[in-house]
Amino acid sequence: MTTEVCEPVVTVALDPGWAVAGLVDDVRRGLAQVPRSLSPKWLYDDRGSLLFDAITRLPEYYPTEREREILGARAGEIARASGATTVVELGSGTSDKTRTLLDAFASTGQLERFIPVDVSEGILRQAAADISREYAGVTVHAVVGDFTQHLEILPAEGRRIVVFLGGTIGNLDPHERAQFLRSLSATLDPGESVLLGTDLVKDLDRVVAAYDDSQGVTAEFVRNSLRVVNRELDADFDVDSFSYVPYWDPREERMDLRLRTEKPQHVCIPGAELEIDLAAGEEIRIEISSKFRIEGIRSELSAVGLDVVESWTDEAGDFALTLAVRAGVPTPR
Ligand code: AVJ
Repeated sequence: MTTEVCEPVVTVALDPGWAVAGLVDDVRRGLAQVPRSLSPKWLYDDRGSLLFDAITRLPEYYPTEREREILGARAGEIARASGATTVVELGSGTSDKTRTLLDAFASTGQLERFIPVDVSEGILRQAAADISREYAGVTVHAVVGDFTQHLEILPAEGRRIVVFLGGTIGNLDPHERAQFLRSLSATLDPGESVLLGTDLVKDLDRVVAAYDDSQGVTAEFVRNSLRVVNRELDADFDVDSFSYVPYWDPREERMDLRLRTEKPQHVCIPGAELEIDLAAGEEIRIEISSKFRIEGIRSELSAVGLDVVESWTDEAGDFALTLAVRAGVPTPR
């Protein structure tokens, strides 16, 4: 038995009850008005996280494999170009793909610290413990938090690279995205960097198929958000009477994932002190998944002082990883 393995430090940025309070706010803001919506944050309870994992293994869902391909080919370059000693991962989940990146940073001997950030405390604790065991000598400091709200509490040790993979930034609308990128840039010191994964605009049929799989896993994943509301807020959505309607929004170049009730429903949501009437055919938007163009990514990043070092795509040109560095003169720490 070795005694050298350090337990990971876990900082809980969210106060207990945060999840329910946040859900109540979102439900009041999103479900009480027409058009109705719910934040995709609530898709990831334990069951939702498992369903998402299953999505990443579906034949139709290409982003995960494509991003893994780019990471496999470019991790070394990314490690060298960033010169980072600290890897911060936003929305890390199981930190599965991150291992490819951590391996590259570890093999150059530059990796000192790994800071995974996620709202799902259980999954985060597990990932932090696993990684701390697998990477001897690397300090793991997990932060339970919401990347849209807790950027400023991120530990500022070493020279950081903040990685945000999977195309999750596509969940934000353009306004939210600009706000997020601005605060991300503001928390970084000049010379620190960002690695951003984005799904790219491509043949429509393939995009739609990725969100409308033949096994119905995605439909169940999206429906699960209402089960979360039922459980957490004691609501009575008749979840099974909702059909899943994914559609492509050509103007915004994004998938728009909705649930449609096939019958009228009166829904009580006691935990939010809310009752709503849904007409037959009424829809609730659960998630958007924006698709990007390389030029657009570059200009959104440079608009907030993040200069693109390079964008890499997979062989097929389906997905992009972009490395950008915070502009300005680095200050020694
Ligand atoms: C985790 C946000 C990147 O948008 O592709 C997959 C979520 N939703 N299938 C995506 C998702 C339905 C996924 N992200």
